[in-house]
Amino acid sequence: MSNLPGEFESLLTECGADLVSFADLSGLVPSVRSGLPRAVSMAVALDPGVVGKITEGPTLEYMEEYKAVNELLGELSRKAAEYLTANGFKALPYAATDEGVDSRTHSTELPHKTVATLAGLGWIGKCALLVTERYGSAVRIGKVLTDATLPVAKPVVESRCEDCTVCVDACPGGAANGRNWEAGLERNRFFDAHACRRAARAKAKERIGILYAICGMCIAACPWTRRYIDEAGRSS
Ligand code: B12
Repeated sequence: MSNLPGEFESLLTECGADLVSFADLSGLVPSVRSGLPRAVSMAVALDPGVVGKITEGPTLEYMEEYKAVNELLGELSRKAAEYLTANGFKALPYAATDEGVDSRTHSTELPHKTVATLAGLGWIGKCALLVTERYGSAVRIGKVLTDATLPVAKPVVESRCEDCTVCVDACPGGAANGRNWEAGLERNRFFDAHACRRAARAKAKERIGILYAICGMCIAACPWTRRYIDEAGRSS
């Protein structure tokens, strides 16, 4: 049992996870976490070459990357849940997107980002994305709820965006009002998800001729993402 966290983390990174960490969910109401006290939070980084080309809007390459990473996250969640169950614990895997979404409010009961900040993976930027130190916001994330005794990380409770407004200025929908996030600040106080979705649909139609809310301009603009792209370019 004592070997579980290390072995488990290695399994997930070998299967393609770029960041893995564990969160204490006990501060959240039991109904949103299916009564389970902890979670595994995972992130898969987007291809820096693909993200570097979406500064003006989405591309077909980005759409393909988006789908592939969603599939990988689904697979990682299933593998994580299988492993935990085989070790005698409860485990509840989630899909990367579109699961349990209330289409009127564009929200889920327990967003992946909540679990990610509780797992210490990063903070929430001004465009409501999880920003990680290593990959900026160029990550997609997933979660598995569990009762396994995993070593939980220290939650991130405040933003490191300071006075940067690059993503705010880049958003074609004007969705963000520039306010910095801190744990407990509701999305609607600083980010208009309806404006984001409308603009993303319009961009996707204009650039790649599809009816889907995919944009990513805030991801590509973020200086933390730019640093990831630049570093990847230098080492290739
Ligand atoms: C509905 C949804 C949308 C909606 C609404 C977006 C939104 N920000 O809520 C629309 C259609 C607009 C959308 C658009 C996009 N989406 Co989307 N979407 C989702 C989905 C399915 C649910 C999000 C949700 O529940 N929102 C409700 C609000 C309240 O929560 P939230 O904004 O997600 O996060 C808040 C809480 O986590 C809270 N919080 C954070 N820490 C803590 C800690 C505590 C203790 C508490 C109480 C709260 C708290 O602060 C956050 C900010 O307000 C998630 C997948 C998932 N199941 O989580 C993907 C997800 C958020 N989307 C994602 C992405 C990438 C996008 C797009 C870039 C798509 C694209 N490729 O073009 C755009 C732009 C998004 C943007 N700038 O926010 C990624 C984000 C990855 C990242 N780095 O953050 C996710 C996580 C999918 C994934 N598997 O990776 N999306």
